[in-house]
Amino acid sequence: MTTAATLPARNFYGCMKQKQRVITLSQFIAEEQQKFPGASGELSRIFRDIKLAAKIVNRDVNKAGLVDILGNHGTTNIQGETVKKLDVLANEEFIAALAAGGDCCAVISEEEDYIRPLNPDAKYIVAMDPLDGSSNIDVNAAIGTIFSIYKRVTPVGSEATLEDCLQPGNKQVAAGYVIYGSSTMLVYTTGQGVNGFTLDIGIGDFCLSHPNIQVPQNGKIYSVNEGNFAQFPLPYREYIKYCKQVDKESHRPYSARYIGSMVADFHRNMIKGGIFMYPETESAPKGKLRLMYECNPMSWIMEQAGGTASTGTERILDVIPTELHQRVPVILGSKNMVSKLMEFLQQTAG
Ligand code: AHM
Ligand code: MG
Repeated sequence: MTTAATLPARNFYGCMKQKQRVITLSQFIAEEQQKFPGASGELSRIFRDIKLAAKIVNRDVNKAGLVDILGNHGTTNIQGETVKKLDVLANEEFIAALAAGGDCCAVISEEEDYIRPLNPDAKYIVAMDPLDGSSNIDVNAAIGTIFSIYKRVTPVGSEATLEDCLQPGNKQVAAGYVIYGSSTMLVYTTGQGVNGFTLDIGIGDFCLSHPNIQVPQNGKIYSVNEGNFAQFPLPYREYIKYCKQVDKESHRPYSARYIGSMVADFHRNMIKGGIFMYPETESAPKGKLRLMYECNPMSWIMEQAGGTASTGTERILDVIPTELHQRVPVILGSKNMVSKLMEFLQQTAG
């Protein structure tokens, strides 16, 4: 079947060119939706809302360095408005867009202690970290938004419940992230592979730039906060030593790359091949990262790109959540790198 993704572009005179024509996120989603004749369009509209909020947050992130001119957090700016922290602002923007869209019944957010109920007549739940890696804002390094979408399990027409919100990652219907980096990208999956769209500021839209992303099976990058090395369980320490050993055949030593912004570390490793780890430590016995809006969406994307996602003992997507803000240890990356780490973990367990 010919779709926008496969159609060769036409030039000014209507001749076919080899170059692909620009495909926007909305066009791409509309085409994906045609594959499901019964689809109601609600999910596409949630993407429209997320896209809008992402563009607003992108604008705010780009202004973050102007804080001295526009006012510090908590102070009053020149328009007499209170200047809010960027992560609080991002949370408000995403919730406002989803509330206005009307297709989301509840939001779980890193910034909210409880479920935020929205339209009781809608059937989708959104879990999100509106601004992940926020410690990087002040130093102008890449940050991101992570989101995950589920269908509620209780009937529409009443407020969404904890049962609707605490579903395992294998029930996600869509997951994605936005990276506010040297360019801004939105990457997502609905279980049909992973596609990446770059924001073209000129036209104000996300355009397909990374179709069908596949993570290399073997990578040469390991990403972990090595400052915590002494607190990691023994198998992780052994694996990290393995990453540093010299061995030509397996292209070791690997490169250490860790910026402390999950979206940025994940995105780099997915494109180049690598492994990202946030294990349990003495001070964070369940790890640091959150299951519902950090680990689940990134795990599904990683699996859809051909990689592996594990807690070290089980598939992340099969973890049954018990709390909205639950933490889990997380390993995400190239298949063969994760299996090697698993060998270390199993040896010690056995
Ligand atoms: P945040 O949601 O408060 O920004 O924290 C999550 C971030 C991740 O983006 C990143 O992978 C991790 O925390 C870094 O933590 P650490 O500084 O302990 O290495
Ligand atoms: Mg976070």
